[in-house]
Amino acid sequence: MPTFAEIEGALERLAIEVPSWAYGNSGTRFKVFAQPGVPRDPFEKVADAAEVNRHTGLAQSIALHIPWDEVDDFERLRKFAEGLGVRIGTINTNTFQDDDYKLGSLCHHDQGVRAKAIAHMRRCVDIMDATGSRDLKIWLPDGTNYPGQADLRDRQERLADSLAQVYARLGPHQRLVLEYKFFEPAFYATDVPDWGTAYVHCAALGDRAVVCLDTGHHAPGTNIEFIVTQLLRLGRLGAFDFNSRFYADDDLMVGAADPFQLFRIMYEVVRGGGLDEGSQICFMLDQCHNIEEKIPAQIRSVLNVQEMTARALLVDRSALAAAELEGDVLGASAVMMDAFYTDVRSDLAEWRSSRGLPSDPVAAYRCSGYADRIVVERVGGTQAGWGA
Ligand code: PSV
Ligand code: MN
Repeated sequence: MPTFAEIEGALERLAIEVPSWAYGNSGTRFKVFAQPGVPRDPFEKVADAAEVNRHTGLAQSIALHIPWDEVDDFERLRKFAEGLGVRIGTINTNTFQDDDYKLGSLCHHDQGVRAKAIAHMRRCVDIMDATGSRDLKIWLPDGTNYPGQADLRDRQERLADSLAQVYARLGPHQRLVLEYKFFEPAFYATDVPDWGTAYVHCAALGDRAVVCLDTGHHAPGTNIEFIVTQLLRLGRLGAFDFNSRFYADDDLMVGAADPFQLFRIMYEVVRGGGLDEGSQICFMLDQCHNIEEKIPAQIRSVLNVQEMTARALLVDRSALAAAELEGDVLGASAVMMDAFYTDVRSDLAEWRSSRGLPSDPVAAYRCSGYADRIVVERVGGTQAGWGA
């Protein structure tokens, strides 16, 4: 097995993007539990994200969701972020919270609704120009609840046409990142239900269209690491939306339900060159913290990804290749499990200390006084929530 020192170079390249919406109030369809100190605007969300980075060194960018994070002056938001040592990352489109989108957005049968959704996405590219963002992320609420409700094939044709109009607006260094989800809010058929459909549309659009894999968007038992392998092989794995998945798309902390799955995913990322110098994959969290404290939960989440990445890097790949080629089933399995069972926490604590970071980021955050300060300072105004 490689030593920890031998994997440090690769580990250094791991960067995790945090979502602005993780810092706002959130909940289930039953109840949103407000927390004290929650941001009132995108500037305060960026400040919270910068705290995650300050304690972990892992989270240099924050994703925005439009219109939740609409501001008058995105250049100012960009500079504010830079002043705190972070930057604005992916711009996420939102065509799921407007009455017009009841029957879909980019796939809608009504030309006016479709044009509205396309215009929203092109406006998001204007925002990217101001924030210096590379990625436009599109997740669609489009789908149908009942067989016969709409023509499945016509919807695919409209989707292809709409996406082409959005793609045409991108600058040369920008990408369209298409996210799939097999159910919800539609339950009979969704228009981008799986990686294959996302891939088909991306391939038709061009090289700068890539797929986003949200770990919560799969049926139980799906072999997600196989999808990672295939998309890397095809050069179309653009981004992850990391979260957990106990039963369905729970948006809980990545690695909570199944750290072994996270290890297997990160192993395939490493195996497929996704952590190599110059890799363009965006490792983003797509999470909400409904009952736990938000900033420490984000810190815990980025550390979970780092821990499983370190273990994935520790896989003895030459021993594994030898065992595979000899048909040594048990030997190959043992190589994987040896790496998975290696406790890397003390090595990572030292790794952090040697870089001037706190060895225990959650404890350091708790001692920093930031949580108390925002509770005192953030009074008045309206707390941000899922939808604002
Ligand atoms: C949809 O479930 C999704 O995963 C998309 O990424 C949305 O943008 C996000 O959740 C909103 O939290
Ligand atoms: Mn997502």
